Amino acid sequence: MSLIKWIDFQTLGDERGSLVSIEQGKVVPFEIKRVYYIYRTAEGVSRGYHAHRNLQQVAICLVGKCRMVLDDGVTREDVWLDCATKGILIEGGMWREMHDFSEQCVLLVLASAPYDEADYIRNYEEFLAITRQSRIATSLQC
Ligand code: T46
Repeated sequence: MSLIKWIDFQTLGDERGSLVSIEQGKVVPFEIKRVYYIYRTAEGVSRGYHAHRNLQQVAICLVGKCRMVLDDGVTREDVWLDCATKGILIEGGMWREMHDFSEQCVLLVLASAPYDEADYIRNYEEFLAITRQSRIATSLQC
């Protein structure tokens, strides 16, 4: 099963241009507690390189493009974010990296919880150990 889970937002466009509305309880599968955006990323810079223990997020590239890598400890996939009407769902326990930001890229992120540094796993070896443990625990339940 692919790690890439898209969420499509309806465009409410008319002759004046386009509009996307994101309402609590519709389309986004969690309560939105925080919104942030990443912009003016310098050329050649990559971001991310961490996982979250519990946080769920939806990332939408409003302008320009960037490449998102998702890794669940077993599989690694990458995808271009380049469409203002499509968001990618990033669930907990997923390592993420962002690369190849275009100059104008604006990446909007909807998050299920306030900022909490304790929810971050910033060391890849620690991330692999945690995901291995959770796979063992899941297989013992079956
Ligand atoms: C993620 C990817 C997609 C805050 O104080 N509050 C916030 O809400 C956020 C998101 C960050 N910060 C601080 C923490 C750092 O000192 O801002 C600084 C930059 O954050 P970070 O290095 O974590 O940024 P990215 O681009 O590597 O990762 C961010 C999010 O942190 C992360 O949750 O999934 O975007």
